[in-house]
Amino acid sequence: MERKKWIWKSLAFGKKLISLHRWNAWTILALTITGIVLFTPVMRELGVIRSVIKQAHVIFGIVSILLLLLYLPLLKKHVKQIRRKYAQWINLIIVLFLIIGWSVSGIILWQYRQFPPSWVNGALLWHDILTWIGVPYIIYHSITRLRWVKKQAKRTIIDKVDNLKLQELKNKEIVEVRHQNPPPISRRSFIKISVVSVLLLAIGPYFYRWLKQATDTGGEKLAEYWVNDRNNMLPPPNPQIDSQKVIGGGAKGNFRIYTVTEIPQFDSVGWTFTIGGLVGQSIQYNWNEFLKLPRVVQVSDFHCVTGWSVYQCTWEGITLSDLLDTLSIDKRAKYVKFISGDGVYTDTLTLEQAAMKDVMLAVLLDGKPLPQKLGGPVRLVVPKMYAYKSVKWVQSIELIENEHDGYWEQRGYSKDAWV
Ligand SMILES: Nc1nc2c(c(=O)[nH]1)N[C@H]1C(S)=C(S)[C@@H](COP(=O)(O)O)O[C@H]1N2
Ligand SMILES: [Mo]
Repeated sequence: MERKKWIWKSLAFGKKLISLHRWNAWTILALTITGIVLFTPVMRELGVIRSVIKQAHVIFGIVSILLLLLYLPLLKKHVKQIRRKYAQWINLIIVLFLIIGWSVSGIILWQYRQFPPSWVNGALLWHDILTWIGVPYIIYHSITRLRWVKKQAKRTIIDKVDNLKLQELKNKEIVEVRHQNPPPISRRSFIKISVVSVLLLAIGPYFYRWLKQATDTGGEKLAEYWVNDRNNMLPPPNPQIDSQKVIGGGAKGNFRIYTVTEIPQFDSVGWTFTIGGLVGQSIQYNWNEFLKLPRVVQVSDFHCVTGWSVYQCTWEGITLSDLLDTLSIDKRAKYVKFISGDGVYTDTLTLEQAAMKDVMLAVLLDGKPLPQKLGGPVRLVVPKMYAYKSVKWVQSIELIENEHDGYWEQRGYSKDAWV
């Protein structure tokens, strides 16, 4: 074996291009598959597998950037080579635009802590837009270049040449013959149009739904949650703000509904809220008792680590520290653990963090009962931390001595959740 052949530098220009193209194709396929899994809300139920997929997505992304770096020195010569081939030109520009856009936004999403939330929001929007455009484009690009499709397209041309008894013509000349006598629609165009139509029909409705949500900064989608809410809880009496006069002006943006189980449903009758663990005497409230606890109102922003935010949420609820102050907490207690009524999701705060005045058990959002999808009847809100701390459907709190990693912290999220 000649060892030399394996060294990148010694490869001929054409071989380098072919090899880069193949590597790039596989990498993008891997990024697409892992990306779609990460994007799809129900896939959050995958738990730890999802974190592995997320890491894989980042690694494939880095590979893709390395391939781009290997390609850049070849760019000048490649551009010269395809100067007159318009289809290839356009393809090159689109693919470079996609890869550079995905890389830049991907790095921001990956290193979200180095950037302000508004940048990360923008990066997520671009990452998604490029995917909606790029993945269908690449599917189209791959299908129209399949050997079978090429053969079908060429067949039309050869049939024609047969008729003209010019069997020995070479490719270039065949093209000229076709130009002299163009058919109404070539087999090649027919295949292309079919591929485009199928892609548009298959992806269109999902794209439309996503676009509506992503571009709706006024919370239209949020308004729908209230209309279709299946929360069976009696509404809280005497809200401090009514929905007509929301202090913050109303939430800006949309929540992506996250859950790691089926969305749980509760009823005023059976619902309870328990505080236990290292306290003198544990307490339990039923829904009516819980609603009698004094509530406050705050306006705060809500940031998910994956890059989306909802600004100016007007939350009304019970200040956690007020509730904790009514208890005699054992000296050994160091953490407050929040347990979701979904039976799976948990997270913790230190006692010190739990004493922050804006940490709240929210019952209303923008003057209306918290919809079931957003964690209603009661969710934790920790404005200064990423939203994985904001446990939905909280039903019990435990004071504990030893550190406990929350659901996503066990699956790779940082224990430091400060925004
Ligand atoms: N019970 C429960 N709480 C949860 C989650 C969850 O999956 N289950 N997801 C967390 C994460 S990662 C985020 S970003 C927010 C999302 O809130 P939303 O579903 O109201 O948009 O809820 C947090 N609290
Ligand atoms: Mo999140």
